Amino acid sequence: MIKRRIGVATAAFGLAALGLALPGTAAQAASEGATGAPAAGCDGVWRAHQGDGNMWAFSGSDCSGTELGRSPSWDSNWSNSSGPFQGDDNDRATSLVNTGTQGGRDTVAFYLGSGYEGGHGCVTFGEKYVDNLDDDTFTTGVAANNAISSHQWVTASACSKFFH
Ligand SMILES: [Ca+2]
Ligand SMILES: [Ca+2]
Ligand SMILES: [Ca+2]
Repeated sequence: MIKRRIGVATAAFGLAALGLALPGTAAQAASEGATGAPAAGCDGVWRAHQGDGNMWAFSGSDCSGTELGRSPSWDSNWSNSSGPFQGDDNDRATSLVNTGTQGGRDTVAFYLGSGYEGGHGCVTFGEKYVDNLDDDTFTTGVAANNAISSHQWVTASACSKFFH
C-alpha cells in the first residue's frame, strides 16, 4: 500500500515535470523555425552529412527528386554499369552537394562528357552545395544542367570554373 502510493506520487511528479518541460521545448522549436533554418533540401543534406567524405547528385533542384548517387570516390562514366553512377544517372543532375573531408583533394570536378572531357565545373568543400545548375555552364560554355557525365575529386586550384 505504501509502495503503491509512492508509485502514484512518482508518476504524478513525472507528469508534472513533463508538463513543465513541454512549453520550453515548443518555444525552442518555434524559435528555430523562425530563424529560417529547417533541415531540408541541400542545406539539410549538408548539415546532416558534412565531413563524411561524400559527393552527392540529385535529379531535381535543391536536392529534390531522385538521389542519383553519393560517393567518396570518382566515376569516369555516369552512364555505364559500374561505379556509383550508372545508366540514367547520366545527363540528369540538377543539384550537387560536397560533404567531403576538408583538405587536399576536397573539391569535386564535374564534366560534360565521360572520361573527364567536354569542360568542367567544380564544387569546393567551402561552397557546400549547388542547389540548381540551371544557370551554370561548364568551362566550354555548355549548359551544365542535366549534362554531367563524369566526376572526380581534385584540388580547388585545379579548377578554372566553379558552379554556384
Ligand atoms: Ca535534373
Ligand atoms: Ca559509372
Ligand atoms: Ca553529358
